[in-house]
Amino acid sequence: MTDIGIDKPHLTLLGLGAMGTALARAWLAAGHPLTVWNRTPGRAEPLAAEGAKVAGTAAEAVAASDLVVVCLLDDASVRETLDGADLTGKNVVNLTTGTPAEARARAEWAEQRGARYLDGGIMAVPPMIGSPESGGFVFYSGSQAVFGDHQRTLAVPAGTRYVGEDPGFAALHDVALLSAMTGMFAGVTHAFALVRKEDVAPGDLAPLLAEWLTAMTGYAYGLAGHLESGDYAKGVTSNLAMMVQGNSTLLGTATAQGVSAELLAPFTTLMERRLADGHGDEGLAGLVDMLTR
Ligand code: FVH
Repeated sequence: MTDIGIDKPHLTLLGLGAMGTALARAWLAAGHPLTVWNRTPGRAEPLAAEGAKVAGTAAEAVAASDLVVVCLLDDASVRETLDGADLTGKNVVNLTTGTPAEARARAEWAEQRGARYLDGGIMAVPPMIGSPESGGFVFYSGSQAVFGDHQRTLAVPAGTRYVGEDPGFAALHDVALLSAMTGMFAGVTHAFALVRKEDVAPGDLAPLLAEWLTAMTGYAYGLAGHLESGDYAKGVTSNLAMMVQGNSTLLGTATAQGVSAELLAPFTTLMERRLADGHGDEGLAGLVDMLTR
């Protein structure tokens, strides 16, 4: 069954951790009839008071709806939870974070049991769920038919981005963005360490960091352009030779401030290797190749 032409389709949600509970509240607030199940039953009680139907077992919960959303700790818990359920004819949407390989294997596993499978990667934290203005969204990949049939329901908790039929692609995109975020967190951590013992209030540095990092995000487009054209020096305004020279200022200042350079060092070392190979006129695209090989 699709959600086209149905006002508020019924759905099932397995998993009522921090994220599952936020998802449940968003669907309940939007008026969707919702059946929930959680391994620890007490976590379902507040949602029952808010209108959710609580199933006694995962198999009962799966039987209650055509659309079954899963948001559990990890892939192993998904397998354990769905193992005893009849998935024939079900549309399984798995929002549990995992690797691309896990998503591909879980898709095959679900399809062998008669289900259609859509994988999801949530780019939001629980408070962002149900708040469109927060900018949170979910990557989806796998069955395009499931995505098309249920897009309106799936769009209730957060924005939707379908990234392809390969069930591993949602996880791949999820991990790519989270990896970029990790690099940003490392940079911000180092920046606060640099000023830690000085007369600079963290609260004063924070808006400056946010403004600067926001201004730099366009760099992703330039890097993509170089990777797609194969000409890594085209239109470069800040080349590798200049950046490596600048790195000595970053590293020297860290030493002078008594701050470990352990977060910066791996990246600066990679840049130095690329420069030593004679690519000083390029931007950073060559580092992507170095990492990939
Ligand atoms: N919370 C976040 O900020 C992030 C945002 C991005 C996406 N992640 C992923 O979402 C999945 C669920 O995360 P969560 O925040 O809900 O996680 P927890 O609060 O720790 O709840 C875990 C639920 O999983 C159940 N569970 C664990 N092991 C099993 C098992 N073997 N069998 C059945 N259920 C299991 C657990 O049940 P219980 O402990 O209450 O009985 C919770 O319902 C996750 O992939 C994040 O990476 C969240």
